[in-house]
Amino acid sequence: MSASDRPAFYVTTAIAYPNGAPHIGHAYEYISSDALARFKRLDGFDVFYMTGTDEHGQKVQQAAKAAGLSEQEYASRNSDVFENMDKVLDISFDRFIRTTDEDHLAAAVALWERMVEAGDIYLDTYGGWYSVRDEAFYTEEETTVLEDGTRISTDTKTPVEWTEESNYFFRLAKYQDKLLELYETQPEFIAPATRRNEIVSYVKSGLKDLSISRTTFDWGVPVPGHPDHVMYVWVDALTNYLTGAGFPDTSSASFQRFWPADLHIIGKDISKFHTVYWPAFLMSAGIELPKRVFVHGFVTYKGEKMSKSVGNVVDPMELVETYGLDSVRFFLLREISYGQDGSYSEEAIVGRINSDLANEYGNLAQRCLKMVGRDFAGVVPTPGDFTEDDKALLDRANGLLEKVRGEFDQQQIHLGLEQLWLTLGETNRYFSAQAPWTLAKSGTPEDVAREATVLYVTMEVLRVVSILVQPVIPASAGKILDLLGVTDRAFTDIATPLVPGTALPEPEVVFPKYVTPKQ
Ligand code: ME8
Repeated sequence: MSASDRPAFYVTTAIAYPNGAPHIGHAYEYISSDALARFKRLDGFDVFYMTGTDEHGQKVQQAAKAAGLSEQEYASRNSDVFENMDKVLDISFDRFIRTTDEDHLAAAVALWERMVEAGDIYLDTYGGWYSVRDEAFYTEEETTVLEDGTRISTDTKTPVEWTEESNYFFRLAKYQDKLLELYETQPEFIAPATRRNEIVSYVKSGLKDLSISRTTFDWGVPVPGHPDHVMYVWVDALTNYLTGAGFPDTSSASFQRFWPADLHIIGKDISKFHTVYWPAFLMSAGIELPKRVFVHGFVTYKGEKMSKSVGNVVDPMELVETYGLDSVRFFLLREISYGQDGSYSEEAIVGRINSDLANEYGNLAQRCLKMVGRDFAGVVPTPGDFTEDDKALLDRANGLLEKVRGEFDQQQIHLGLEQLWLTLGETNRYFSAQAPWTLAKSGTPEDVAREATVLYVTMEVLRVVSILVQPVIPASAGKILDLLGVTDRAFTDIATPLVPGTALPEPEVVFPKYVTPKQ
Protein backbone atom coordinates (compact mmCIF):
# COMPACT_ATOMS: atom_id res chain seq x y z
CA MET A 1 0.00 0.00 0.00
CA SER A 2 1.40 3.43 -0.85
CA ALA A 3 1.48 6.14 1.81
CA SER A 4 -1.46 7.99 0.33
CA ASP A 5 -3.71 4.93 0.67
CA ARG A 6 -3.01 4.70 4.37
CA PRO A 7 -4.67 6.90 6.98
CA ALA A 8 -2.43 9.72 8.21
CA PHE A 9 -1.28 10.04 11.81
CA TYR A 10 0.68 13.05 13.07
CA VAL A 11 2.27 12.73 16.50
CA THR A 12 4.63 15.18 18.22
CA THR A 13 6.74 15.51 21.36
CA ALA A 14 7.37 18.75 23.22
CA ILE A 15 10.44 20.48 21.81
CA ALA A 16 13.15 20.69 24.46
CA TYR A 17 15.00 23.80 25.60
CA PRO A 18 18.58 23.13 24.54
CA ASN A 19 19.96 24.94 27.59
CA GLY A 20 21.69 21.90 29.02
CA ALA A 21 22.09 18.18 28.55
CA PRO A 22 19.02 16.01 28.04
CA HIS A 23 17.88 14.09 31.13
CA ILE A 24 15.85 10.97 31.70
CA GLY A 25 12.57 12.95 31.57
CA HIS A 26 13.40 13.93 27.99
CA ALA A 27 14.40 10.36 27.14
CA TYR A 28 11.14 9.11 28.65
CA GLU A 29 9.06 11.44 26.50
CA TYR A 30 10.91 10.41 23.32
CA ILE A 31 10.83 6.68 24.03
CA SER A 32 7.14 6.68 24.90
CA SER A 33 6.08 8.76 21.90
CA ASP A 34 8.35 6.65 19.69
CA ALA A 35 6.54 3.51 20.85
CA LEU A 36 3.21 5.15 19.95
CA ALA A 37 4.52 6.24 16.53
CA ARG A 38 5.96 2.82 15.75
CA PHE A 39 2.73 1.15 16.84
CA LYS A 40 0.72 3.23 14.39
CA ARG A 41 3.17 2.52 11.55
CA LEU A 42 2.96 -1.23 12.13
CA ASP A 43 -0.81 -0.85 12.33
CA GLY A 44 -0.96 0.52 8.78
CA PHE A 45 -0.88 4.30 9.31
CA ASP A 46 1.16 6.82 7.34
CA VAL A 47 2.85 8.33 10.39
CA PHE A 48 4.56 11.68 10.67
CA TYR A 49 6.39 11.85 13.97
CA MET A 50 8.18 15.03 14.98
CA THR A 51 10.47 16.09 17.79
CA GLY A 52 13.07 18.85 18.14
CA THR A 53 14.40 21.82 20.10
CA ASP A 54 12.91 25.11 21.32
CA GLU A 55 15.79 27.49 20.87
CA HIS A 56 14.57 31.04 21.47
CA GLY A 57 13.85 32.93 24.67
CA GLN A 58 15.61 34.37 27.62
CA LYS A 59 16.45 31.04 29.19
CA VAL A 60 18.56 29.91 26.23
CA GLN A 61 19.99 33.42 25.82
CA GLN A 62 21.18 33.49 29.45
CA ALA A 63 22.69 30.01 29.17
CA ALA A 64 24.52 31.03 25.97
CA LYS A 65 25.93 34.13 27.69
CA ALA A 66 27.12 32.06 30.63
CA ALA A 67 28.85 29.69 28.20
CA GLY A 68 30.44 32.62 26.35
CA LEU A 69 28.89 31.67 23.03
CA SER A 70 26.50 33.29 20.60
CA GLU A 71 22.90 32.15 21.02
CA GLN A 72 22.92 30.45 17.64
CA GLU A 73 26.16 28.60 18.32
CA TYR A 74 25.09 27.54 21.79
CA ALA A 75 21.64 26.38 20.67
CA SER A 76 23.11 24.46 17.75
CA ARG A 77 25.63 22.61 19.87
CA ASN A 78 23.04 21.54 22.40
CA SER A 79 20.41 20.78 19.81
CA ASP A 80 22.90 18.34 18.27
CA VAL A 81 23.26 16.66 21.65
CA PHE A 82 19.49 16.11 21.76
CA GLU A 83 19.37 14.85 18.20
CA ASN A 84 22.25 12.51 18.89
CA MET A 85 20.51 11.15 21.97
CA ASP A 86 17.42 10.48 19.87
CA LYS A 87 19.55 8.41 17.54
CA VAL A 88 21.08 6.43 20.41
CA LEU A 89 17.56 5.80 21.77
CA ASP A 90 16.41 4.60 18.33
CA ILE A 91 13.75 7.31 18.13
CA SER A 92 12.11 6.96 14.73
CA PHE A 93 11.37 10.66 14.17
CA ASP A 94 10.50 11.85 10.67
CA ARG A 95 11.65 15.37 11.37
CA PHE A 96 13.82 16.94 14.05
CA ILE A 97 12.59 20.52 14.05
CA ARG A 98 14.56 23.45 15.37
CA THR A 99 12.75 26.72 16.04
CA THR A 100 15.65 28.47 14.33
CA ASP A 101 14.79 26.63 11.08
CA GLU A 102 13.92 28.97 8.24
CA ASP A 103 10.46 27.50 7.55
CA HIS A 104 9.57 27.77 11.22
CA LEU A 105 10.22 31.50 11.33
CA ALA A 106 7.80 31.95 8.42
CA ALA A 107 5.17 29.87 10.24
CA ALA A 108 5.49 31.84 13.48
CA VAL A 109 5.11 35.14 11.59
CA ALA A 110 2.08 33.83 9.68
CA LEU A 111 0.35 32.66 12.86
CA TRP A 112 0.99 36.05 14.48
CA GLU A 113 -0.44 37.88 11.47
CA ARG A 114 -3.58 35.76 11.54
CA MET A 115 -4.11 36.59 15.21
CA VAL A 116 -3.63 40.29 14.41
CA GLU A 117 -6.20 40.02 11.62
CA ALA A 118 -8.64 38.46 14.06
CA GLY A 119 -8.26 41.58 16.24
CA ASP A 120 -6.80 39.51 19.07
CA ILE A 121 -3.47 41.30 19.53
CA TYR A 122 -3.07 44.73 21.14
CA LEU A 123 -0.29 46.79 22.71
CA ASP A 124 -0.34 47.54 26.44
CA THR A 125 1.99 48.16 29.34
CA TYR A 126 2.41 45.34 31.71
CA GLY A 127 4.17 44.55 34.96
CA GLY A 128 4.41 41.08 36.41
CA TRP A 129 6.65 38.59 38.15
CA TYR A 130 8.61 36.84 35.44
CA SER A 131 10.37 33.50 35.88
CA VAL A 132 13.07 33.03 33.27
CA ARG A 133 13.35 29.36 34.09
CA ASP A 134 9.64 28.78 33.41
CA GLU A 135 9.47 31.46 30.69
CA ALA A 136 6.20 32.54 32.31
CA PHE A 137 4.66 35.49 34.16
CA TYR A 138 3.04 35.08 37.57
CA THR A 139 0.65 37.31 39.46
CA GLU A 140 1.58 38.58 42.92
CA GLU A 141 -0.70 35.95 44.50
CA GLU A 142 1.06 33.20 42.62
CA THR A 143 4.39 34.05 44.24
CA THR A 144 5.91 33.58 47.70
CA VAL A 145 8.69 35.54 49.40
CA LEU A 146 11.30 33.34 51.08
CA GLU A 147 13.02 34.16 54.38
CA ASP A 148 16.09 35.50 52.56
CA GLY A 149 13.89 37.90 50.63
CA THR A 150 13.88 36.11 47.27
CA ARG A 151 10.55 35.85 45.60
CA ILE A 152 9.63 32.60 43.88
CA SER A 153 6.73 31.13 41.96
CA THR A 154 4.73 29.26 44.61
CA ASP A 155 3.94 26.47 42.19
CA THR A 156 7.25 25.85 40.46
CA LYS A 157 9.62 27.26 43.14
CA THR A 158 11.64 29.15 40.52
CA PRO A 159 12.89 32.71 41.20
CA VAL A 160 10.85 35.54 39.70
CA GLU A 161 11.77 39.12 38.87
CA TRP A 162 9.54 42.17 38.53
CA THR A 163 9.39 42.93 34.84
CA GLU A 164 7.64 45.90 33.35
CA GLU A 165 7.40 46.62 29.68
CA SER A 166 5.21 47.62 26.84
CA ASN A 167 4.06 44.33 25.35
CA TYR A 168 1.71 42.95 22.80
CA PHE A 169 -1.15 41.07 24.38
CA PHE A 170 -3.29 38.24 23.14
CA ARG A 171 -7.00 38.37 24.02
CA LEU A 172 -6.99 35.09 25.90
CA ALA A 173 -9.90 36.07 28.15
CA LYS A 174 -12.12 36.25 25.08
CA TYR A 175 -11.62 32.51 24.54
CA GLN A 176 -12.60 31.33 28.01
CA ASP A 177 -16.08 30.12 27.04
CA LYS A 178 -14.95 28.63 23.77
CA LEU A 179 -12.25 26.67 25.59
CA LEU A 180 -14.71 25.38 28.18
CA GLU A 181 -16.98 24.33 25.35
CA LEU A 182 -14.07 22.50 23.73
CA TYR A 183 -13.31 20.51 26.91
CA GLU A 184 -17.01 19.76 27.29
CA THR A 185 -17.75 18.66 23.74
CA GLN A 186 -14.40 16.97 23.08
CA PRO A 187 -13.50 15.37 26.38
CA GLU A 188 -10.79 13.32 24.63
CA PHE A 189 -8.92 16.58 23.83
CA ILE A 190 -7.02 16.36 27.13
CA ALA A 191 -5.94 13.06 28.66
CA PRO A 192 -5.71 11.62 31.27
CA ALA A 193 -9.03 12.78 32.77
CA THR A 194 -7.34 14.08 35.94
CA ARG A 195 -5.42 16.57 33.78
CA ARG A 196 -8.59 17.62 32.01
CA ASN A 197 -10.30 18.30 35.34
CA GLU A 198 -7.37 20.46 36.47
CA ILE A 199 -7.48 22.50 33.28
CA VAL A 200 -11.25 22.91 33.37
CA SER A 201 -11.10 24.37 36.88
CA TYR A 202 -8.16 26.57 35.93
CA VAL A 203 -10.04 28.04 32.97
CA LYS A 204 -13.27 28.35 34.96
CA SER A 205 -11.43 30.40 37.57
CA GLY A 206 -10.96 33.08 34.90
CA LEU A 207 -8.45 33.83 32.16
CA LYS A 208 -6.50 37.06 31.76
CA ASP A 209 -5.08 38.30 28.48
CA LEU A 210 -1.60 37.02 27.81
CA SER A 211 1.54 39.06 27.21
CA ILE A 212 3.04 37.66 24.02
CA SER A 213 6.01 39.88 23.15
CA ARG A 214 9.18 41.05 24.84
CA THR A 215 11.41 44.10 24.37
CA THR A 216 14.00 43.44 27.09
CA PHE A 217 15.98 40.94 25.03
CA ASP A 218 16.27 40.09 21.37
CA TRP A 219 16.78 36.34 21.02
CA GLY A 220 13.50 35.43 19.38
CA VAL A 221 11.32 35.82 16.32
CA PRO A 222 10.85 39.54 15.57
CA VAL A 223 7.23 40.68 15.74
CA PRO A 224 6.10 41.48 12.18
CA GLY A 225 6.19 45.23 11.66
CA HIS A 226 7.61 45.84 15.15
CA PRO A 227 11.15 44.49 15.19
CA ASP A 228 11.86 46.07 18.58
CA HIS A 229 9.68 43.26 19.99
CA VAL A 230 10.38 39.54 19.86
CA MET A 231 7.59 37.02 20.19
CA TYR A 232 7.05 35.38 23.56
CA VAL A 233 8.91 32.11 23.26
CA TRP A 234 5.77 30.00 23.80
CA VAL A 235 3.99 31.56 20.79
CA ASP A 236 6.98 30.68 18.66
CA ALA A 237 7.45 27.24 20.28
CA LEU A 238 3.87 26.01 19.99
CA THR A 239 3.81 26.99 16.33
CA ASN A 240 6.41 24.29 15.62
CA TYR A 241 3.60 21.76 15.37
CA LEU A 242 2.12 23.74 12.46
CA THR A 243 5.49 24.23 10.79
CA GLY A 244 5.99 20.47 10.73
CA ALA A 245 2.79 20.04 8.75
CA GLY A 246 3.80 22.66 6.16
CA PHE A 247 2.08 25.80 7.54
CA PRO A 248 1.69 28.57 6.37
CA ASP A 249 1.05 26.80 3.07
CA THR A 250 -2.33 25.44 4.12
CA SER A 251 -3.06 24.15 0.64
CA SER A 252 0.13 22.03 0.55
CA ALA A 253 -0.24 18.27 0.34
CA SER A 254 1.45 17.80 3.71
CA PHE A 255 -0.80 20.29 5.52
CA GLN A 256 -3.88 18.77 3.96
CA ARG A 257 -2.67 15.35 5.00
CA PHE A 258 -1.25 15.88 8.47
CA TRP A 259 -3.09 18.81 10.00
CA PRO A 260 -4.80 18.75 12.45
CA ALA A 261 -2.22 16.81 14.47
CA ASP A 262 -3.59 13.63 15.98
CA LEU A 263 -1.57 13.63 19.16
CA HIS A 264 0.66 15.98 21.13
CA ILE A 265 2.71 14.19 23.79
CA ILE A 266 3.87 16.49 26.61
CA GLY A 267 4.84 16.44 30.29
CA LYS A 268 2.62 17.66 33.11
CA ASP A 269 4.42 20.97 33.70
CA ILE A 270 3.41 22.34 30.31
CA SER A 271 -0.23 21.26 30.07
CA LYS A 272 -1.57 24.83 30.42
CA PHE A 273 0.43 26.00 27.41
CA HIS A 274 -0.86 23.14 25.26
CA THR A 275 -4.47 22.90 26.36
CA VAL A 276 -5.31 26.57 27.05
CA TYR A 277 -2.98 28.90 25.10
CA TRP A 278 -2.47 26.67 22.08
CA PRO A 279 -6.13 25.98 21.23
CA ALA A 280 -6.91 29.66 21.88
CA PHE A 281 -4.19 30.79 19.42
CA LEU A 282 -5.50 28.35 16.82
CA MET A 283 -9.13 29.40 17.32
CA SER A 284 -8.05 32.99 16.84
CA ALA A 285 -6.07 32.13 13.70
CA GLY A 286 -8.95 30.09 12.29
CA ILE A 287 -6.95 26.87 12.22
CA GLU A 288 -8.29 23.45 13.15
CA LEU A 289 -7.35 22.20 16.62
CA PRO A 290 -5.19 19.15 17.31
CA LYS A 291 -7.26 16.14 18.26
CA ARG A 292 -5.60 15.23 21.51
CA VAL A 293 -3.03 16.30 24.05
CA PHE A 294 -1.74 13.47 26.21
CA VAL A 295 0.02 14.56 29.38
CA HIS A 296 2.57 12.16 30.81
CA GLY A 297 3.91 12.24 34.35
CA PHE A 298 7.38 12.94 35.68
CA VAL A 299 10.13 10.42 36.17
CA THR A 300 11.68 10.66 39.60
CA TYR A 301 14.69 8.92 41.11
CA LYS A 302 13.47 6.66 43.92
CA GLY A 303 10.47 8.93 44.34
CA GLU A 304 12.52 12.13 44.56
CA LYS A 305 12.59 14.93 42.04
CA MET A 306 15.83 14.86 40.09
CA SER A 307 17.88 18.01 40.46
CA LYS A 308 21.41 19.06 39.74
CA SER A 309 21.88 20.35 43.29
CA VAL A 310 20.82 17.03 44.88
CA GLY A 311 23.11 15.25 42.42
CA ASN A 312 20.63 12.53 41.49
CA VAL A 313 20.19 13.46 37.82
CA VAL A 314 20.23 10.32 35.71
CA ASP A 315 22.02 10.52 32.37
CA PRO A 316 19.99 8.47 29.89
CA MET A 317 23.09 7.67 27.84
CA GLU A 318 24.75 6.12 30.86
CA LEU A 319 21.70 4.00 31.58
CA VAL A 320 21.72 2.71 28.02
CA GLU A 321 25.42 1.96 28.34
CA THR A 322 24.88 -0.02 31.53
CA TYR A 323 21.67 -1.93 30.80
CA GLY A 324 21.25 -1.86 27.03
CA LEU A 325 18.80 0.23 25.03
CA ASP A 326 15.83 -2.10 24.88
CA SER A 327 16.01 -2.85 28.60
CA VAL A 328 15.80 0.89 29.34
CA ARG A 329 12.97 1.41 26.84
CA PHE A 330 11.06 -1.55 28.21
CA PHE A 331 11.61 -0.61 31.83
CA LEU A 332 10.31 2.95 31.43
CA LEU A 333 7.20 1.91 29.53
CA ARG A 334 6.32 -1.17 31.56
CA GLU A 335 7.10 0.16 35.02
CA ILE A 336 5.46 3.58 34.82
CA SER A 337 1.71 3.93 34.25
CA TYR A 338 1.63 6.31 31.30
CA GLY A 339 0.04 9.54 32.46
CA GLN A 340 1.26 9.18 36.03
CA ASP A 341 4.54 9.93 37.76
CA GLY A 342 6.90 7.03 38.13
CA SER A 343 10.14 6.26 39.79
CA TYR A 344 13.43 4.91 38.57
CA SER A 345 15.93 2.91 40.60
CA GLU A 346 18.70 0.43 39.76
CA GLU A 347 16.87 -2.35 41.64
CA ALA A 348 13.64 -1.76 39.72
CA ILE A 349 15.29 -1.84 36.32
CA VAL A 350 17.31 -4.97 37.13
CA GLY A 351 14.11 -6.59 38.43
CA ARG A 352 12.29 -5.90 35.16
CA ILE A 353 15.19 -7.09 33.03
CA ASN A 354 15.57 -10.35 34.90
CA SER A 355 11.96 -11.28 35.48
CA ASP A 356 10.06 -9.91 32.49
CA LEU A 357 12.66 -9.97 29.74
CA ALA A 358 15.15 -12.72 30.65
CA ASN A 359 12.79 -15.17 32.35
CA GLU A 360 9.33 -14.82 30.97
CA TYR A 361 10.20 -13.90 27.39
CA GLY A 362 13.80 -14.73 26.49
CA ASN A 363 14.06 -17.95 28.41
CA LEU A 364 10.79 -19.27 27.01
CA ALA A 365 11.97 -18.56 23.47
CA GLN A 366 15.37 -20.07 24.16
CA ARG A 367 14.03 -23.30 25.69
CA CYS A 368 11.47 -23.77 22.95
CA LEU A 369 13.82 -23.01 20.06
CA LYS A 370 16.60 -25.22 21.45
CA MET A 371 14.22 -28.19 21.40
CA VAL A 372 13.14 -27.32 17.88
CA GLY A 373 16.83 -27.31 16.89
CA ARG A 374 17.58 -30.57 18.61
CA ASP A 375 14.42 -32.60 17.90
CA PHE A 376 13.10 -31.14 14.64
CA ALA A 377 16.24 -30.38 12.66
CA GLY A 378 15.87 -26.64 13.21
CA VAL A 379 12.74 -26.20 11.12
CA VAL A 380 9.30 -25.05 12.28
CA PRO A 381 7.64 -28.32 13.42
CA THR A 382 4.38 -29.56 11.89
CA PRO A 383 1.60 -29.46 14.48
CA GLY A 384 -0.98 -32.23 14.87
CA ASP A 385 -4.58 -31.67 15.99
CA PHE A 386 -4.90 -28.92 18.57
CA THR A 387 -6.17 -29.84 22.05
CA GLU A 388 -8.46 -27.54 24.05
CA ASP A 389 -5.44 -26.12 25.87
CA ASP A 390 -3.66 -25.40 22.60
CA LYS A 391 -6.72 -23.75 21.15
CA ALA A 392 -7.29 -21.63 24.25
CA LEU A 393 -3.74 -20.28 24.06
CA LEU A 394 -3.80 -19.71 20.31
CA ASP A 395 -7.13 -17.89 20.61
CA ARG A 396 -5.68 -15.74 23.31
CA ALA A 397 -2.71 -14.85 21.09
CA ASN A 398 -5.00 -14.11 18.18
CA GLY A 399 -7.07 -11.75 20.33
CA LEU A 400 -4.04 -9.77 21.44
CA LEU A 401 -3.90 -7.29 18.57
CA GLU A 402 -7.33 -5.94 19.33
CA LYS A 403 -6.65 -5.67 23.06
CA VAL A 404 -3.22 -4.08 22.73
CA ARG A 405 -4.47 -1.69 20.04
CA GLY A 406 -7.29 -0.65 22.36
CA GLU A 407 -4.73 0.27 25.03
CA PHE A 408 -2.26 2.01 22.69
CA ASP A 409 -5.03 4.04 21.08
CA GLN A 410 -5.68 5.48 24.56
CA GLN A 411 -1.89 5.84 25.10
CA GLN A 412 -2.10 3.21 27.85
CA ILE A 413 1.23 1.73 26.85
CA HIS A 414 1.78 0.01 30.19
CA LEU A 415 -1.57 -1.76 29.92
CA GLY A 416 -0.77 -2.92 26.39
CA LEU A 417 2.45 -4.42 27.74
CA GLU A 418 0.53 -5.92 30.62
CA GLN A 419 -1.64 -7.82 28.11
CA LEU A 420 1.45 -9.20 26.38
CA TRP A 421 3.10 -10.26 29.64
CA LEU A 422 -0.06 -11.90 30.98
CA THR A 423 -0.06 -13.96 27.82
CA LEU A 424 3.62 -14.82 28.22
CA GLY A 425 2.87 -15.87 31.81
CA GLU A 426 0.08 -18.10 30.56
CA THR A 427 2.38 -19.57 27.90
CA ASN A 428 5.07 -20.31 30.46
CA ARG A 429 2.50 -22.20 32.54
CA TYR A 430 1.33 -24.05 29.43
CA PHE A 431 4.91 -24.96 28.52
CA SER A 432 5.62 -26.35 32.01
CA ALA A 433 2.33 -28.25 32.14
CA GLN A 434 2.81 -29.78 28.68
CA ALA A 435 6.44 -30.64 29.53
CA PRO A 436 7.63 -31.15 25.94
CA TRP A 437 11.02 -32.35 27.26
CA THR A 438 9.25 -35.40 28.78
CA LEU A 439 7.56 -36.07 25.46
CA ALA A 440 10.95 -35.85 23.75
CA LYS A 441 12.48 -38.25 26.25
CA SER A 442 9.72 -40.86 25.76
CA GLY A 443 10.40 -40.72 22.01
CA THR A 444 7.24 -42.64 20.90
CA PRO A 445 5.83 -41.34 17.58
CA GLU A 446 2.69 -40.05 19.38
CA ASP A 447 4.74 -38.22 22.00
CA VAL A 448 7.08 -36.72 19.41
CA ALA A 449 4.06 -35.59 17.38
CA ARG A 450 2.62 -34.03 20.50
CA GLU A 451 5.96 -32.36 21.27
CA ALA A 452 5.85 -30.84 17.77
CA THR A 453 2.41 -29.41 18.46
CA VAL A 454 3.39 -27.95 21.85
CA LEU A 455 6.49 -26.31 20.38
CA TYR A 456 4.51 -24.99 17.42
CA VAL A 457 1.85 -23.46 19.68
CA THR A 458 4.52 -21.87 21.87
CA MET A 459 6.29 -20.45 18.83
CA GLU A 460 3.03 -19.07 17.53
CA VAL A 461 2.39 -17.15 20.76
CA LEU A 462 5.99 -15.91 20.74
CA ARG A 463 5.53 -14.76 17.15
CA VAL A 464 2.40 -12.74 17.92
CA VAL A 465 3.81 -11.25 21.13
CA SER A 466 7.06 -10.33 19.37
CA ILE A 467 5.28 -8.59 16.50
CA LEU A 468 3.23 -6.60 19.00
CA VAL A 469 6.14 -5.66 21.25
CA GLN A 470 8.25 -4.27 18.37
CA PRO A 471 7.18 -0.66 19.06
CA VAL A 472 8.63 -0.86 22.56
CA ILE A 473 11.77 -2.96 22.02
CA PRO A 474 12.33 -2.82 18.27
CA ALA A 475 15.79 -4.39 18.08
CA SER A 476 15.26 -7.30 20.46
CA ALA A 477 11.76 -8.15 19.24
CA GLY A 478 13.31 -8.17 15.77
CA LYS A 479 15.98 -10.63 16.92
CA ILE A 480 13.38 -13.00 18.37
CA LEU A 481 11.40 -12.78 15.13
CA ASP A 482 14.61 -13.65 13.24
CA LEU A 483 15.02 -16.73 15.44
CA LEU A 484 11.38 -17.70 14.75
CA GLY A 485 11.97 -17.36 11.00
CA VAL A 486 9.34 -14.60 10.73
CA THR A 487 9.89 -12.03 7.99
CA ASP A 488 6.40 -10.50 7.75
CA ARG A 489 6.13 -8.30 10.80
CA ALA A 490 3.32 -5.78 10.29
CA PHE A 491 0.17 -6.14 12.38
CA THR A 492 -1.80 -7.43 9.40
CA ASP A 493 0.69 -10.33 9.28
CA ILE A 494 -0.39 -11.51 12.73
CA ALA A 495 -3.22 -13.42 11.08
CA THR A 496 -0.78 -15.53 9.04
CA PRO A 497 0.56 -18.41 11.17
CA LEU A 498 4.06 -19.89 11.06
CA VAL A 499 4.73 -22.16 8.11
CA PRO A 500 5.87 -25.67 9.16
CA GLY A 501 9.14 -26.65 7.54
CA THR A 502 10.58 -23.10 7.55
CA ALA A 503 14.30 -23.33 8.33
CA LEU A 504 15.41 -21.46 11.46
CA PRO A 505 18.75 -19.96 12.42
CA GLU A 506 20.82 -21.28 15.34
CA PRO A 507 19.05 -20.16 18.58
CA GLU A 508 20.82 -17.58 20.73
CA VAL A 509 20.19 -15.72 23.97
CA VAL A 510 18.47 -12.39 23.27
CA PHE A 511 17.86 -11.24 26.86
CA PRO A 512 20.73 -12.21 29.15
CA LYS A 513 20.19 -11.83 32.89
CA TYR A 514 21.70 -8.69 34.34
CA VAL A 515 24.24 -9.46 37.04
CA THR A 516 25.09 -6.42 39.17
CA PRO A 517 28.88 -6.05 39.13
CA LYS A 518 30.58 -6.53 42.53
CA GLN A 519 31.80 -3.21 43.99
O1 ME8 B 1 9.12 22.59 28.45
N1 ME8 B 1 9.99 13.51 33.67
O2 ME8 B 1 11.09 22.14 27.35
P1 ME8 B 1 11.83 21.25 28.46
C1 ME8 B 1 9.27 13.46 32.55
N2 ME8 B 1 10.58 23.93 25.54
N3 ME8 B 1 9.20 14.47 31.65
C2 ME8 B 1 9.89 15.58 31.91
C3 ME8 B 1 10.69 15.72 33.08
C4 ME8 B 1 10.72 14.61 33.99
N4 ME8 B 1 11.44 14.60 35.10
N5 ME8 B 1 11.25 16.95 33.05
C5 ME8 B 1 10.83 17.54 31.89
C6 ME8 B 1 9.88 22.74 27.52
N6 ME8 B 1 10.02 16.72 31.22
C7 ME8 B 1 9.45 23.60 26.32
C8 ME8 B 1 8.43 22.83 25.53
S1 ME8 B 1 6.73 22.53 23.48
C9 ME8 B 1 6.06 23.52 22.31
C10 ME8 B 1 7.88 23.53 24.31
C11 ME8 B 1 9.34 16.98 29.93
O3 ME8 B 1 13.15 20.91 27.85
C12 ME8 B 1 8.55 18.27 29.93
O4 ME8 B 1 7.33 18.10 30.61
O5 ME8 B 1 11.81 21.94 29.76
C13 ME8 B 1 8.39 18.52 28.45
O6 ME8 B 1 7.29 17.80 27.92
C14 ME8 B 1 9.70 17.99 27.88
O7 ME8 B 1 10.29 17.18 28.91
C15 ME8 B 1 10.67 19.10 27.48
O8 ME8 B 1 10.93 19.94 28.59
